[in-house]
Amino acid sequence: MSVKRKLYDLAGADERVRFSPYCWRVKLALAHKNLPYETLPWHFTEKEKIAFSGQGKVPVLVDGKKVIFDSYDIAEYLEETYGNEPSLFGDAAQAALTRFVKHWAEDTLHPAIGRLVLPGIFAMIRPRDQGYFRETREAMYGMTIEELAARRAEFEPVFRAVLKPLRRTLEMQPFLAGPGPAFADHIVFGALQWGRLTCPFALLEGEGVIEGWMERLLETYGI
Ligand SMILES: N[C@@H](CCC(=O)N[C@@H](CS)C(=O)NCC(=O)O)C(=O)O
Repeated sequence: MSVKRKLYDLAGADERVRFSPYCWRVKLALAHKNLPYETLPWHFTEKEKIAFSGQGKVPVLVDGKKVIFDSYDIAEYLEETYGNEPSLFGDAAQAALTRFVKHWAEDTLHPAIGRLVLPGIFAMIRPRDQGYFRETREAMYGMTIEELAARRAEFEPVFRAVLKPLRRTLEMQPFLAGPGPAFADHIVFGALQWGRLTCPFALLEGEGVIEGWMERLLETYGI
């Protein structure tokens, strides 16, 4: 039986490597909702492949006739459409806090990880995507990829400091959402999984509490 639900998922030159933080969020959200899906590998410059969605970034979810992009919008769509499955957002208070987690992840955690992993990502994407990646990411980070690589020792302690509230929270509870995981966990997991999969060095060395939580999430969803 063919699966009607398809997710366009960012891939490296080796298409088994799927490293997008936003796509990881959605993969965990789909698993949380017990929804089977298949992924379609997508590369940075394949804009025409997702033009039907009206924009040029992944994740793009095709759910039957419905096309949705933007990871947060996808999670809200899943919550609304599959209301009988476990909730991604919990009650109104938890949903409001999830929005804070999204903004913390995107505005603080992602840049701290990005500075460390960009050179690794550049090396693992298809050569034909490298020019586009270099141009867009160097503009985004205000530095060349080579400069980012050379300044790694300076950026690592910043990343560790950013992890502190996460580490302290997970020392006290199994998941960010409490006793069980929810979309807040998926958001932060996505960022760290992006880092783990693209970093040529041990990004989370010594972060046993955080790594334990990541393994717990993957085990929960059988991934
Ligand atoms: N706000 C979007 C961001 C999606 C996004 O930035 N995706 C990246 C991959 S991690 C992308 O497709 N980039 C394509 C590009 O930079 O051209 C979401 O939450 O889904």
